[in-house]
Amino acid sequence: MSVTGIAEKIQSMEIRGAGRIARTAALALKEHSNDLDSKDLNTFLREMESAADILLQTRPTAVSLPNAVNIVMKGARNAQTLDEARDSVIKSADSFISNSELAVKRIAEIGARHIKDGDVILTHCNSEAALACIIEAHRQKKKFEVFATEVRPRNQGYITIKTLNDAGIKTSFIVDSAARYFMKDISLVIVGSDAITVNGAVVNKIGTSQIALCAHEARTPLIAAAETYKFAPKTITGELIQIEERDTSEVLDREKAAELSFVTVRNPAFDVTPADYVDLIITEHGAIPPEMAYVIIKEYLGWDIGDFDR
Ligand code: RI2
Repeated sequence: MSVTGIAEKIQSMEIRGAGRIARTAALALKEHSNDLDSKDLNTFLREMESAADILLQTRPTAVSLPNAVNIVMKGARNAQTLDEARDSVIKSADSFISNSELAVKRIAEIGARHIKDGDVILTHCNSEAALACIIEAHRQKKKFEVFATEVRPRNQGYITIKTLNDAGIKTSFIVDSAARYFMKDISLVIVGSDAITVNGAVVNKIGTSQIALCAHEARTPLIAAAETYKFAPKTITGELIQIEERDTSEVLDREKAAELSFVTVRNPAFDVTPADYVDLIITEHGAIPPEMAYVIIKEYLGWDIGDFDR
């Protein structure tokens, strides 16, 4: 499929989930580099950069996307020949994809250690990384149950309950606004992440921060599962994570909205949970307190303060 076709699928959320978006973008760049019949290095790089831009425009919040694009393009940008550049894109994309799949497996192993017999887990949205922890704990025969939210307006909760049901995990399905009502029964909240800032704030599906606030009030621990490529290097210099506002028709039918001339519909897709409400971040390199986010950005993403002065 063309880069534009893939970009449309990411934008419409047919392809979604921060990790999957990143792997799909890496694969799209690899296939594009194979399809291009550029005659010289500069033309190749120009065409690859424009494909990268198309992918980057799709969804602004999941930092896994720019991180994946940078990882795939980095070697090509420094290449001396066209063959070297193409080779680098292909190898980097392949290794990004397999590292990403491996990272989710590692997170599952590490995350499962934090789930114990008798737990009642609440999860929000549909996170491959968060669900991997839950499913691994179930595979280890731990006895627990899960509460899953609906996740208005796109209802990703349906995908979550289907996955949990297929795994044979006892699950309660609740509307988003019931989170505080049930929090007294919850012993652990596990969510995924679209971006993690240098301060350890977790950017995740809208509603996560309300759940975190309720969990904090009830002294229920909250864990975020996040591969290292979900940490946002540019937040080192104070850059904010852009919160995607999606089409309002996802929330209210366009015709109904048109009848209400004083009403504006808003549809932010993500919110920010401050580090104070996050107990642990599970990465493929280990479980860290949110305060250690800078270490992940520096050690595993290879970025440092000086990188922004160039
Ligand atoms: P994994 C999703 O965003 C959710 O916010 C989820 O928590 C996060 O990506 C991480 O998902 P969306 O694409 O990478 O549904 O863990 O807007 O699958």
